Amino acid sequence: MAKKASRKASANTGRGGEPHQNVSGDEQYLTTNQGVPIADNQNTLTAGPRGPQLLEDFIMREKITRFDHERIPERVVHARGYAAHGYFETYDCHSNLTKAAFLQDPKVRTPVFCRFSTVAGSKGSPDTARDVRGFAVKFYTTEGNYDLVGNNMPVFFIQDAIKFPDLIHSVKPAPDRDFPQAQSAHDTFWDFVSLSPESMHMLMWVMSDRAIPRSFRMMEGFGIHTFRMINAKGKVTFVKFHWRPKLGTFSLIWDEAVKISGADPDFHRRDLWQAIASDDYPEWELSVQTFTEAQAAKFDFDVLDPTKLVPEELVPLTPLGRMVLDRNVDNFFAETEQVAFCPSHVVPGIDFSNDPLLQGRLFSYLDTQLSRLGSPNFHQIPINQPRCTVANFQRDGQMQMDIPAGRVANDPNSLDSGVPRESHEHGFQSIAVEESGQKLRMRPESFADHYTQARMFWISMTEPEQRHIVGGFAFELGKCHEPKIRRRMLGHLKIIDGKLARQVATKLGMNESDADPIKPAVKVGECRPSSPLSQYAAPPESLSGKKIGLLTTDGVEAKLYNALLKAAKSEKATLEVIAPTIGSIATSAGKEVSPDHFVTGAPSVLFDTIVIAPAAQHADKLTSMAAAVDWLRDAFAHLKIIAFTEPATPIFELAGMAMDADEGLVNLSEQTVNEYVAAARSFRIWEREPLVR
Ligand code: HDE
Repeated sequence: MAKKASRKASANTGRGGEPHQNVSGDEQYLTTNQGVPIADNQNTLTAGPRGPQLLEDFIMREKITRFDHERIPERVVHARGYAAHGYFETYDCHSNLTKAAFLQDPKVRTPVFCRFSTVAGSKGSPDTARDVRGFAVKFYTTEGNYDLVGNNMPVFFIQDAIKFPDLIHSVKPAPDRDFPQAQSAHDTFWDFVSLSPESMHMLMWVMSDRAIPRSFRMMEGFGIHTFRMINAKGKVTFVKFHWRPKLGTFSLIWDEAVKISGADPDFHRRDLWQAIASDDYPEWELSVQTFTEAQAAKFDFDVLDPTKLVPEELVPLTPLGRMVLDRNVDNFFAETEQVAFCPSHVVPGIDFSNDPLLQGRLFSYLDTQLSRLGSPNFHQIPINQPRCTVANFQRDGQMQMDIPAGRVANDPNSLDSGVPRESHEHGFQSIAVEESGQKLRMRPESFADHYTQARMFWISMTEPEQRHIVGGFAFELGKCHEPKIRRRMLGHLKIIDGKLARQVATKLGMNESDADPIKPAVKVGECRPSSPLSQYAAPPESLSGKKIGLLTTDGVEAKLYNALLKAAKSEKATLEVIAPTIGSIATSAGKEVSPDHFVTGAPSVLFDTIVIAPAAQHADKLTSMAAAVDWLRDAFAHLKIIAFTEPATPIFELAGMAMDADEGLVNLSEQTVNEYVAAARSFRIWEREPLVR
């Protein structure tokens, strides 16, 4: 097994290598990859000071060749992602449900590596694009690696894996012009999904706030497919996996997301990195919905259909344990880029179902790793290495890192003693399910209802959430140039809900009668709202994990500044100071403060709530800046809680805004900081929205 690369070394020290040192051991040498010390890393070998370069310069050639080969193919989907290390702790012994080792002992901490991602955009695309987010967790268990490769939405666009390349080609940039990047708002995507009614439920999720999360730390995660668990006695249970964030589930507003894409394309990764770097570790609870095959047979949808969810009113969540992310990666490429998730990586106690999307995924991920990482030995890359013994007779291949000893590479054998043997008792055993039937290409009839759960999602939303869904559809369809696509989609929306279709039609300048007549394959069923689907029906009132932006100037009132700092700390929020320039300012008590940002570099979209508190004698520094006025206007338009002091009055005047427009505007002094914090916990003033948009 590889020795861990030295954490202290900043240079590439090679596999298990120590930094090269001089004889006295106090200095680190730069070397070639062969370990030869380098005397000059600034100049290529030439014939004379102004002469041609010499081919024999192995140092220059090695360095440039290595550079030329730095990139590996980015992931074909989920290319843009960010990850962190952490651990998983089970609350209890879940032996009634599963024999999986990591779910037995509450005293055991199982290491995890968790990668969040967008789906459509390439590696350099902005974090806040409207998209599904990947939520992939690798558990390094004592019985091998278990990968739970999920998303932040509980359903998917398609029912059969064979449609995946078409779905992804439709959302990716068009092959002739190579745009648009990281966007679904274009003809090919809407043409494809409007011709695939099975996408309707997922489209409701993707047009909702869920597709523009506030933070990875404030996102739910779902395994989507139905899986099976089996316990030591052979009892089998169907399960659906859910991750719920401790901070609650929050989202951006579309206009905010668009502006953040420009102001900070790394918004989500920066947020996760900063939280972990400042020891504010994000946490999620892992739960399952459990049901038997007999129960599943009574549901009015098929649990093998990945476009359906199991409402929590039907099957409540059973909490299993918690995941904490507490360590940023040391090297993005080595860890985040090279991590290889595969839904086929399961451990004894967990098994698959016949969900046709899952079955296709079981093939795809291993195959993609071979293309991306280039070798069947990808499991030997440190981030992919199991933390338990790996012992078998597979051998050779590109980049073999181990040096297996002995003459035997076959099983069974009687030539070597002490070689690994299969174990019926401990080994992974597929659940012995009986399967029979004709060989055919056919979608089951039980998958035919594409509208009932889409409607359930719609009627479960609060009014603001419904507004945003309408806005999402109108924006995306408005970007389609083909009127027939809009007409077709309107036909689908009419089946989901009349009000939804009417509102989208109005925003598109269409009439309901423009909708294509579409006949559902089966009658749309009755459904009731399911409250856990709404993010804002009962959100946690909390500032935890959120960011307060304080726009101020030199001479900021010291007592107020200290009170805000204290409040932020006790709320587990962050206070960041924004000043006219990045140069130091001093409080009224003379204490030096280094601003975190200057106002043109940090628009208010980067903060959850804002305070505008310039010193009276320097307020003109802000009023002379258009960015400061936009700061206020945007925060108001994004429904944020805004606190201000008297010297901020001219900024309100320039913005043409009243200082008492609603209860989200708080006149701030050292004494009213608590009042402001209480208001800010509510996150947004939804009643303001119809007035500003
Ligand atoms: Fe993936 N998916 N996917 N997917 N997926 C990949 O594997 C694929 C699907 C998901 O952070 C690829 O390593 C097929 C559903 C995540 O590294 C690839 C189908 C769900 C990640 C692939 C699906 C996901 C991927 C690309 C249709 C939610 C990122 C690179 C059957 C449950 C993992 C890679 C990471 C990545 C194939 C559908 C989640 C090509 C064929 C449904 C979170 O193998």
